[in-house]
Amino acid sequence: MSLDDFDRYPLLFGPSPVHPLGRLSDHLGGARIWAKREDCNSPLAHGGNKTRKLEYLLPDALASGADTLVSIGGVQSNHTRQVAAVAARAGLRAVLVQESWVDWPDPVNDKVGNIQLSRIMGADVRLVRADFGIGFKDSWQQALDDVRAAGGTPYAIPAGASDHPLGGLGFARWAEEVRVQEEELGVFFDTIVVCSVTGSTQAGMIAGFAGQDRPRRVLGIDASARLAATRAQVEKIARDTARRVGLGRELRDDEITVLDGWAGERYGIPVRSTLDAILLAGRLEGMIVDPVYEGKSMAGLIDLVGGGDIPKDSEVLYVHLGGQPALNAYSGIVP
Ligand code: 5PA
Repeated sequence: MSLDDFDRYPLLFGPSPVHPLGRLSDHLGGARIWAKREDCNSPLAHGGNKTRKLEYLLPDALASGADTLVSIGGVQSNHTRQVAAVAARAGLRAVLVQESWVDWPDPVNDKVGNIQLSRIMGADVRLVRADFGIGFKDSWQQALDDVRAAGGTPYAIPAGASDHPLGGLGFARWAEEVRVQEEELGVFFDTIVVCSVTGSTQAGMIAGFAGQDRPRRVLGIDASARLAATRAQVEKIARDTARRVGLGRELRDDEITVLDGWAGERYGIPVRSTLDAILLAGRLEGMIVDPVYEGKSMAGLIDLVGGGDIPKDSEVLYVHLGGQPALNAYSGIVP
């Protein structure tokens, strides 16, 4: 088995752009920092990392005869917004369970940003009171049952499209995309910095890179404030994806790195370092990062480069996974 044996439904523009972050690199005094932009990877509702994962889930959904994609996330989930877009594109319905994972006081939190976009795209959006959790949820089961009771055929997509047999494939393919872009650019990214929550983004990368000749570090920055759970999920999906794409060996423990220190106390709540990172990326590069995910991984990058954990002669690829629409729901954070 290899990655080419899996059906893929194209949802992206093509390879996502890679460009240098020169002013940020200069500001931090070393390491050459580049960005790969999953936040502008697709014509579908701003795209993002889930759109890339869904390229592999959608053919499975269509083959199963489903007419409705059912998924789950927080009120400002980027994932559910991308499921709504993919459903629209494929002519399917979407039922989205939006749980109150984040207690954020912005008065329009459940009206603007991602949830507004999902409503525009015709998704059946259901607001449910429940705490953060990436595991199995009653509310999701209820939504699946409701679709069946109404005579529909649901296709279940877990939080972040992660805990799913095909969830890691999108970013395993991404690893090959990076290799080709490196050849074109004449550069080798020895260090990758990526945000991790439900895990299949980083897991797919690890599985994909493990099949390449030259080793590199894939540093996951936890944004869930539950490091052990995130790491366990990344490990499980990475090992499973490696088997699925025929890696031919087990992954080593040292290939799986998830770091904490930038998530703050709670998922979805920005802290000082998040805000500083948002402002720095915006003011030096005109690059917008969000307060839930990318602001936290950017804060990690800034500290790891600034503190010397990432050496000055490194070529670093910061992976921008999207998420800007949520900024509208956090209007109060910008001074
Ligand atoms: C998300 C996830 P993983 O969940 O694959 O680890 O990716 C983390 C991540 N950046 C990083 C952005 C912009 C993301 O949206 N978002 C979730 C969502 O519901 O939107 C799955 C949690």
